[in-house]
Amino acid sequence: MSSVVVETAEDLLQRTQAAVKRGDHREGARLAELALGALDESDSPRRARTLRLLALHRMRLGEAEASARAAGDAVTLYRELADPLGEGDTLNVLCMAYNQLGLHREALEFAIRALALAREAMDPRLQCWALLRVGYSYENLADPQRSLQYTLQALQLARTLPDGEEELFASLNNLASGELAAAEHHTRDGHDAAAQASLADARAHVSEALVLARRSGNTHRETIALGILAEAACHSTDHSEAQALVDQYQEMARRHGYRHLELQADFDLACLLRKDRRHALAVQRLERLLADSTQCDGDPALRLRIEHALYDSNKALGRHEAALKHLEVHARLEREHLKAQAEAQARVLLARMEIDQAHAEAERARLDAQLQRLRAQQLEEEQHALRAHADALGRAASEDALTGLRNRRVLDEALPQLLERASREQAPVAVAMADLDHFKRINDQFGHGLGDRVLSTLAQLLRANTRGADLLARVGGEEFLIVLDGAPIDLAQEICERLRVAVAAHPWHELAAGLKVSLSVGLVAGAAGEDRERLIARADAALYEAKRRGRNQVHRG
Ligand code: GH3
Ligand code: MG
Ligand code: MG
Repeated sequence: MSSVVVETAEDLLQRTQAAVKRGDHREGARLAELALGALDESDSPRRARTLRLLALHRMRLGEAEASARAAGDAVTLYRELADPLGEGDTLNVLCMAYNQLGLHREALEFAIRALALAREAMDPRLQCWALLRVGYSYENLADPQRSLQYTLQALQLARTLPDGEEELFASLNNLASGELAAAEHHTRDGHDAAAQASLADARAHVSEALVLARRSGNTHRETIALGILAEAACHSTDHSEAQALVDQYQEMARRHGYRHLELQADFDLACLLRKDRRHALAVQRLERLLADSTQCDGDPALRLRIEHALYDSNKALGRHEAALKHLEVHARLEREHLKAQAEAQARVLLARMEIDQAHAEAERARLDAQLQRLRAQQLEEEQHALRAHADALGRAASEDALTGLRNRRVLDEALPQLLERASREQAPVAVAMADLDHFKRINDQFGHGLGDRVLSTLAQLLRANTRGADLLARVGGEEFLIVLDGAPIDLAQEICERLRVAVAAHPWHELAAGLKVSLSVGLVAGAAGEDRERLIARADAALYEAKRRGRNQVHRG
């Protein structure tokens, strides 16, 4: 990938981010789509950021379904990147998109997850936004008490944040809206005192927000705050203040081109007229507004409220035909809206289910691979153990346990081959039969255990005084056969003599005081074509002769 492409994608990303601040969401969404096209598939950190911004712009544009899709992809990426703050920010956007879709319970879950991530990461800014989103979701779930509780927490946190103006403004605003909703609940339930208290709280919060907005020169925020203040004033019996506030915010909205807020102000003015029972004027204003709002493809929720207000005022004027017409349109629009919303909900939930399923499958595949690795490892370990066991068995079959020398079985197998080869090659071979002298006495005098130690020490002496190629075997209790391959008989005699001396001179007293050990050896040279039994029998006879001649000697037979 060339660096030019990186710069272009990064540049687009920066401009997408800048569009958030300006509130230019149409352009922001366009730039985000371009950035996604320019980004490398493997550039997950930038993809995650771009998708989150795209989701934010789409959500602000009211394009909830597209927002939910982008935010869902961003959440997955952030999770893979182990970036809890990115994930939390995106969950907050996802929460707003789901609220727009009417999926309030799911929206609440996302906000709660964002809150948990924020607390874990100990990030107060993210925590503040998550608290606001939880509060907003509760408001949509018609739980004003809980909504206010969370929003108040957000406000308290916002007051402690450095550079927390945006968070503070949002908290005050949401709190004021929440109090207004609570006031409506109280009025409906006939709790007038509680309603008045909520209204007073709402005014106090939004007034603070207004001061904040004016101080920072943010006209959009100022217009919004004025709108909420006007709404609060509409609830009082004296409508002149409300009228003045609505005029003021409508003027501001017109001046700065906040079309949506301008239309909202028009509707608020019509509501004031209706409260004053000036229904004919209200109908006029509402009909003009209806034409306006349909023309500019305005927000469907406002359209619904206009139709309902028109029905209500026409009915009050006794214009039943017109009232019925608006009621029918209202019913149709509501039906269409609900149907579209239900379809969008189904699509979003299905997509989410598919993502969850894909996650589950990926997780299962990962676990399967891990299991297979473990099985392979286990198998390898088993094979290793089996091999070790087989080796041990093999050694046991060919080795004498006490001395580590070859046993009789190996000798029986190896000796005939060795003799046959020596005969074929006309190479010399000597065989010596060695036997400890008076070993029975040693056992009797020093015990069987010490006898065993004498045997294993003798084995060491045998090994030390012969070559690796020579065959050493324990053929009886304390009898050893030595096959000196390739050794002429004179050399063999020297080796045996050396061995005998080594045994006699060994410091046996270190094993037990007074212990003396000697060895008798019968030595014969292998004759061409001679078989094993005969050769051993001759060596035995030579040994017998060595014993007979007084032991501790080598006799050549
Ligand atoms: P000689 O000089 O005539 O060979 O006398 P000896 O006592 O060595 O006589 P013999 O060969 O008849 O006796 C061998 C003894 O070696 C008999 C037995 O108690 C002992 N023996 C055989 N195998 C073992 C063993 O594995 N450990 C111990 N401690 N003693 C053994
Ligand atoms: Mg003996
Ligand atoms: Mg013996």
